[in-house]
Amino acid sequence: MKMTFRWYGKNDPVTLEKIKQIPGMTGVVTALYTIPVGEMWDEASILKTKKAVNDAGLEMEVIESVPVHEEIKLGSNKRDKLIENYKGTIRNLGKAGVKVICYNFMPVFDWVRSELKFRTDDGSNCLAYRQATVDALDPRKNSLSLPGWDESYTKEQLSGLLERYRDVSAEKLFENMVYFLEKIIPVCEECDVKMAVHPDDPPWGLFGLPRIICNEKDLDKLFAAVPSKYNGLTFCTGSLGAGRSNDLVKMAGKYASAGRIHFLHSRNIKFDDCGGGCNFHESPHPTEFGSLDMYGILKALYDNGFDGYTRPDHGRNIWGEDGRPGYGLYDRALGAMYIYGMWEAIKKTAENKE
Ligand code: DNO
Repeated sequence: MKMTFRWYGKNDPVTLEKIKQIPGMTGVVTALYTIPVGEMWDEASILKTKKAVNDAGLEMEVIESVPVHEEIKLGSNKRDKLIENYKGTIRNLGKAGVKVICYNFMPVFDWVRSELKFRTDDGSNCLAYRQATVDALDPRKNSLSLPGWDESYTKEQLSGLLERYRDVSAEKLFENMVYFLEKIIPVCEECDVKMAVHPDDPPWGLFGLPRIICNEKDLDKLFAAVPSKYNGLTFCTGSLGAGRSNDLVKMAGKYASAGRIHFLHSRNIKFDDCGGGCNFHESPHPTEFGSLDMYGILKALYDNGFDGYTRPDHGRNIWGEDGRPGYGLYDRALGAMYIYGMWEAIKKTAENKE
């Protein structure tokens, strides 16, 4: 397993130098943040970012994300041109040694939380999700400030976009996803770049929009529709884990043995039984502080041959840090050490039994 860390580029207060000092870090997971969604990433810009990363003694083998333009998700007649650009980006990333692209197919909104600074008992704060708060929000009217939210839309643009999704059912969205993958996967095969879809977070529909990568059934359907192994998954424990009926240990084993997990996001969440609905907050990474069996998941991955990239996902704000929601330094570094240590123990225990 290769340990990596998300890096938001040169304006990220968590610098490459700091990341390099976390034991076991082999590389960063990053993106080109200044290129507008839909445009092709040119070779020179990719190589410039790669050079900065390599100069700090780190690799750049995973990109998160190359965003998929809404016109592709909507399946409009503008999609073919945008898919050609996406293919060009894959080719250029492949030339720069990138091995995995993490992307998502969530309409309009990426990950959604209702609270960015939920205060926990030990005085730290973290991200939380309250269904009732989300249900009370109308993105057409409220000024939203959500962590995965693209702030560049005006209210009018957002309303227009939501209106266009009215005719897009879950089935239609899935067809559009398959259309996209069927066009790009041959390029991935040629360039040896694997696609790793990020599950919907949280894994259920929001604001009346469909979400289609939520559980085992959805994933089976996706892999059956586009069987190439280059069509794979980012196994995000926190996203899939928010779905209480998802059996993560089983899913980790199943998709690792099928060679579908190209990237692992490691984090824990704690279910909150407040006010009904699907509520949770993001907990420290170790098993005992949350609702997910982190040990069981990692063991299932190891036992089923997973040897890909991982990164500690979302951390809390601790020790006075006021970091980017979910992406400060300290708690993610603690998470990395927990995952690193547990992997060593799982591996050595298995080797000693042989
Ligand atoms: C949140 C992230 C997501 C992820 C995208 C992938 O913390 O895991 O924003 O990067 O969904 O496209």
